[in-house]
Amino acid sequence: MTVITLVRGDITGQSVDAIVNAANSSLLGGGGVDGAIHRRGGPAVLADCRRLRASHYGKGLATGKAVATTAGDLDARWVIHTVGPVYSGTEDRSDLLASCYRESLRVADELGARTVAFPAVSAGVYGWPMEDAARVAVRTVRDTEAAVEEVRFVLFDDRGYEAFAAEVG
Ligand code: AR6
Repeated sequence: MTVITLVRGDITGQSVDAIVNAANSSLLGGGGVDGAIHRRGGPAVLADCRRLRASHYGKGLATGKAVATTAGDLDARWVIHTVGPVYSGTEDRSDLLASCYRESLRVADELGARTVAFPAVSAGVYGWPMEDAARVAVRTVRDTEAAVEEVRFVLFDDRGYEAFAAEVG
């Protein structure tokens, strides 16, 4: 059974086997969590991302998918990059957001990761309302069979922490 824990803080400081990155399909970096992971992970993370682009993802990683690289200088062993959907007020994209969590857990299981830290995917630059992002995240992790022992949601601010705490109960 996967235990869910919550931490308020910076995901790049977590001592876990794998850190999930809220990436974009280019895999070549950006702002938010992505920028922080590349800054603290160092050039090895970007080099691995470039290799993946060249070998498997010429057109980029699709929304809802996940792929692992080295974690470079981070404490973690791996970074699992996933691409969240941009929020839409007119189209329900929550299946794609749920897919980010399912696919990341599948990759984590393949790697043999026991502890995995997730940010609130899509709840920053991609505009997803935090309360709904938390609902999808917690429900999906609960509904997914995985060998991962701990899923740690790492929330950057009080609002995020409170939204996830309300879902975890
Ligand atoms: N640790 C934990 N959470 C963080 C951190 C951190 N260091 N930094 C930000 N957050 P975002 P998205 C929170 O924008 O919405 C990038 O440019 C943040 O407050 O990182 O999926 C990518 O390259 C928010 O609650 O991810 C993509 O282009 C949550 O993490 C795009 O942004 C997610 O915010 C992806 O946007």
